[in-house]
Amino acid sequence: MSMPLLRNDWSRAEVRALFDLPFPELLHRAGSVHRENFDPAEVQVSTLLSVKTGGCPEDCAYCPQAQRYHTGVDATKVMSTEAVIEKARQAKAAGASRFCMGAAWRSPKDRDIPKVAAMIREVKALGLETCATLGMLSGDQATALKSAGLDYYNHNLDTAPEFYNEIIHTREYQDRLDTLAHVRDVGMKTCCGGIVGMGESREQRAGLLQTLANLPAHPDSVPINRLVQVEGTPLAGTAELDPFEFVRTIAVARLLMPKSMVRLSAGREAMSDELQALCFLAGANSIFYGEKLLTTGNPDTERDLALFARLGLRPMQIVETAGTVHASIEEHVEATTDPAHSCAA
Ligand code: SAM
Ligand code: DTB
Ligand code: SF4
Repeated sequence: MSMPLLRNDWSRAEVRALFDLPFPELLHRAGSVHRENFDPAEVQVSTLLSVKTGGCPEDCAYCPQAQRYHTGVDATKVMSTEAVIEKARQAKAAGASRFCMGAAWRSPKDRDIPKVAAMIREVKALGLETCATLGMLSGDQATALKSAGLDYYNHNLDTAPEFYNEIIHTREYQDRLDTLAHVRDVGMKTCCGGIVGMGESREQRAGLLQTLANLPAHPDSVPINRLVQVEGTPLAGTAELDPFEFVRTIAVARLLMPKSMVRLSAGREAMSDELQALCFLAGANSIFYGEKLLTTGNPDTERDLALFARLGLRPMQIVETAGTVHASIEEHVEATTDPAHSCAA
């Protein structure tokens, strides 16, 4: 069944009915919608850098960077622009096309904005797409970041409205919606998704995706994170989500938001290659690439390049810097296309 129209009036029952489909039928529908809108062999590749780590005043129950939990993450100052640019150069050389800078802030202070703006300008000058995730933004801050050349702003809804109060108490769901509105209003692209595996029900996973799809505009990128359990956070010890349920979440995201990049985000390090391949079949077409997320691990670049080679996947080009970015990662992929190398990986 094809669903060509972009809708933002999904009912909970409709979304729930998609989740409840037999697994092969759900994957078939999601895979069909994926190939109607994208080349299914292309995967968008982003690299993350924590430019200000830890010491965060918020109480997000999943997060190793919240000051109130004892997770062993030390608080740092904001990185220098030079150090950020060096990391961005390395990410570009390794083949990333988008560079996302994260800060463990509730929201940036106005005095932080010029520092972040300088990072954005210089990362953009390298020919990378720019993304930042800095917490809640005012309209003026969104305007300043847009003027510095910021392409994407990441701000997640994290979970369904009715499960939210189990996870975060220091900011409201509406605060998140307000920040997303400021980002859209200045014409920046939105990156907005959530986390699954936090003990929520299938109904609540449907609620997260329903809320994302019913935003005034579908987010351009939709990161689907599988909880990375970190010792010291309240969610450490949560029952693991059934991997097939994770794949269902990806598939329903693809069906509801057919033209968005659906990103297989945190949690990949613990996933088998086979589970990731199922996610790509279900419509995931973006990953975080590089050995670290913000504070936790991600698959080694060699493992990802070998997986790309085994599955015949290619990194998506960005128009402005096509050639350099693509050529760079293709050299890495070619270096791993030897079947002996791939199977050993
Ligand atoms: N402080 C800013 C904020 O909360 O908007 C930006 C950084 S915050 C770490 C970005 C996102 O990372 C969160 O919204 C959450 O979805 C995700 N995240 C954080 N810790 C995680 C974990 N342990 N597992 C999976 N995703 C996580
Ligand atoms: C998103 O949705 N996931 C990324 C990015 N946006 C900023 C962050 C994942 C963080 C995982 C835990 C950590 O490494 O600290
Ligand atoms: Fe702070 Fe962001 Fe972590 Fe919440 S998710 S504790 S706001 S760094």
